[in-house]
Amino acid sequence: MTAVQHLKRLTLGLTLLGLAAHASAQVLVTDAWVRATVPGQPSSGAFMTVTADTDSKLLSVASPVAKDVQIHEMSMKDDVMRMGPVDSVALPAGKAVTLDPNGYHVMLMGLTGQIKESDQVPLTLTVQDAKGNKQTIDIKAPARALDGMDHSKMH
Ligand SMILES: [Cu+2]
Repeated sequence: MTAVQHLKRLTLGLTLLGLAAHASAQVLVTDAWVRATVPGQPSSGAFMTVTADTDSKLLSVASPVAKDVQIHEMSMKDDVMRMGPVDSVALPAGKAVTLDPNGYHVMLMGLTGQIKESDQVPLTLTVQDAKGNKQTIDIKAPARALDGMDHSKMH
């Protein structure tokens, strides 16, 4: 069997599976927002609540407003706040997982321009379920100017 035939069979198989059992998880993204920036600021953060109806994980986030988008985790180690990129964020079935400035968060790095208050920032989330099915979810997150910790200075 050639590679093309194999691919066709695989595609057909997945299509039938999808019709039969709704193979992909239903993923709900709520309360998404992006921190507005000042001119010249190189990075910002995106925050949201993600709920998947089957055990899944958030693999990555992409956005046209940033050259590099990473998922970071904030943690305390030896009384020092640290953050660093993670491979994925677990989305246990039915559990609302919050990405906020104090835990997991999405870093928008290498911004292509200023993010102004009330801008709608496009974000594409890639989620994979326990069976390995990947899907992308497109959202638009409003930009908000909020006081408080200036996350960008921590990078
Ligand atoms: Cu970070």
